[in-house]
Amino acid sequence: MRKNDIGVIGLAVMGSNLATNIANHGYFVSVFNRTAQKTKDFLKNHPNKNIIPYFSINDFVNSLSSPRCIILMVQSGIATDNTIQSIIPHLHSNDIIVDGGNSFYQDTIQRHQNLLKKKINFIGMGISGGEYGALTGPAIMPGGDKKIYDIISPIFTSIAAKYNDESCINYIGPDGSGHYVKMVHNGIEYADMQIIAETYTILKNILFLSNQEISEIFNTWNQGELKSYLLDITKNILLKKEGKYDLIDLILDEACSKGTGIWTCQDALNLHESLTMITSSVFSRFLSSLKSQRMLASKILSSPKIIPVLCNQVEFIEQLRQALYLSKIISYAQGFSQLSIASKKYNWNLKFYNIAKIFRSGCIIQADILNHIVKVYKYDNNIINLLLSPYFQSIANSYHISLRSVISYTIQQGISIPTFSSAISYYDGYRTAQSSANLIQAQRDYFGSHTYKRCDKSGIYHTNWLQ
Ligand code: NBP
Repeated sequence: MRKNDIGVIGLAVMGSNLATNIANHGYFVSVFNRTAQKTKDFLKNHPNKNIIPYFSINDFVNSLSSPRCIILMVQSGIATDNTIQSIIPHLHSNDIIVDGGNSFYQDTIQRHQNLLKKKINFIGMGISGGEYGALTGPAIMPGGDKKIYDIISPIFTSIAAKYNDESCINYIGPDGSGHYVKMVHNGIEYADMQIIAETYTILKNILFLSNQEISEIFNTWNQGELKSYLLDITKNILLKKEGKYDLIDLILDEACSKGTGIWTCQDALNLHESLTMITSSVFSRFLSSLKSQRMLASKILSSPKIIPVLCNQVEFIEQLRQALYLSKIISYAQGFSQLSIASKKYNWNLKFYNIAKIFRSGCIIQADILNHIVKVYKYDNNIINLLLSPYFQSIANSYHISLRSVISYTIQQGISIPTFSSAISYYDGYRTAQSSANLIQAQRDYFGSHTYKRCDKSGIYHTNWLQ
């Protein structure tokens, strides 16, 4: 009897679309879902001769050719652990479990170790692109044992998104590295979304432009260096109608999140990494959820009067475009810096050239800026910060005045732009040769005898500040 090439467990949006994508590439795919009705509904609505449903784990596992490769597309956390536990008794040594969900990388490291003891191989695979990407070609970030990745890579290489005919998949590194890269990808996504939202609020609340006019501006910007998937979908969102209304005006201003942004920030704290823009984007979502408090405060706490734009409107819009691009650069610089620190800490030996190439298509942060990042890392995998590379340096040197103008003007109008603000603070902090941290050191030594270092001589010092 024929055995199928690969199995997918979990038939919500991601799993069902991924299974269809694999089947559309000529592979035979076994599928299983905890709730049987979902499996039946999926195949009724999307019949595909290459997808074969199973209603018991035993039948599902036995339908696969050896070594069996099973992709989990279930909720991260306990659901993933439960699913792994349910299939282990049916697996043979050298079978391969691929976790395609958004698992926390530390969980992936742990699962990898636990399964290794049972001689079962494990690949933690970040998959980006949402349901559409899963169906038509996602960006894929696999982490685990390279030899195991090589066994399964033909299937995943064929279904991945393509950029200039190159598949947006590359082996990332050992154990949790694939999920780590996906986590930071999601963090960058948070910051990208937030700076676009802040740009929208400036155009709406300072220039009083309509959604259609803002969409047209985004459309124009999307033809140049700001070109990105997120700007592209935003211009479409702004044009969506519901009856006589623009749908965007009917959507509640409270942003939710599923946790990967928070993980990225928590890990930045652990690594002592100044991930200010992503952190600020996560905090902005938290603040957005305080709708009733914000409604109350808006009536009690005063705001400045809106004054007309100081320069002409066309000039201001160009400043805003430059501010958005430089902020985006700073956000990617922070994200890649975190990847670099994590790579050293966990001995992953990440190749940033390969990672930037994966991000160029299929994923949510796909953008033209990634071509420049690819070029930087092609020649130097060890560059300590993207802002120091010639291309990004020259953009920063010519655009920072616009970022400052937009931020100072917007803050004077009483409009909250936390992520833009954190971009310029990071930029200025990073390029400051002499900071105020000498005073912090003195304060720490004063109240806690924490000691300090000096610039005029080496060694560790303590002063009795009260004498
Ligand atoms: P969900 O994250 O909503 O998960 C739903 C699936 O998990 C269903 O198949 C469900 O089975 C299964 N499941 C749950 Br919930 N608890 C389970 C348990 N205890 N045991 C076994 N199965 C269980 O689906 P999704 O949005 O398709 O995402 C799948 C994975 O891909 C997630 O890890 C997600 O974070 C990740 N991801 C999602 C996106 C996206 O855009 N949605 C993008 C990239 C990655 P049931 O039908 O029986 O309830």
